[in-house]
Amino acid sequence: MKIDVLTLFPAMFAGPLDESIIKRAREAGLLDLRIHNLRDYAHDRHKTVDDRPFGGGPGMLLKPEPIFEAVEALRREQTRVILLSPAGRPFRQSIARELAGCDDLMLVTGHYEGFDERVREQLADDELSIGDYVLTNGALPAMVVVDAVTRLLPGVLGDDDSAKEESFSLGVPGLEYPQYTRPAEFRGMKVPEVLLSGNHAEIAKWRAEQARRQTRERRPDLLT
Ligand code: JCQ
Repeated sequence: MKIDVLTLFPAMFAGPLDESIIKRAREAGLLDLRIHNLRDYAHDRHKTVDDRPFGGGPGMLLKPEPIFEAVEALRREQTRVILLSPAGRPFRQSIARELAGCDDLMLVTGHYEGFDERVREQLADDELSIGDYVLTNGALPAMVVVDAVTRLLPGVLGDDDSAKEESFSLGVPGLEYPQYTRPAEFRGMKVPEVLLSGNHAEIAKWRAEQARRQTRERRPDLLT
């Protein structure tokens, strides 16, 4: 899969995507990730990427010309162009799964008060939010999407990782059951007896109960 990212802060991408599983995916050629500086597509003397909103109001907007020029220069016919901003539809595992099936993504990160509306109307196929809070720019959201999508690409996860079919996957809605490893007693805190019992039917029952309870207490929204 190829992912192009358009950002005003390309330096933010050095580090998080050069570690661990994403690093391996890139080295193996499973992910071709390219970071582009939006400022390189501004052609006036001052490399202007933002301007004041028509009609007044606070803050600055990203100008349409550099974004249009960059996307048109970088995209292929089939590229899915996605904006990242708090106004997007909520990103979730089902969307990550869907994006993992694309050959080509282009993530356009927002900044300031937002995008000129014509970017949404003409250029973007989708707009995603990673949650209901405001960040300084869309670089971290873009990295979140890259990470969530890349780990789903065929061949990226090792057997141990993919055996961990996460709770937001297929069918079983809700959180995982609590887990313990050795020692069986740590600073006076004991591992629940049933897990040491060797009774696999009882263990499965306990885990199902615990998973339901944790979901009800912490994330009742997942059960509705
Ligand atoms: C993404 N949840 C929060 C900040 C404006 C118009 O684009 C903007 C983008 C950002 C950065 O993204 C977020 C975000 N998902 O803050 C302001």
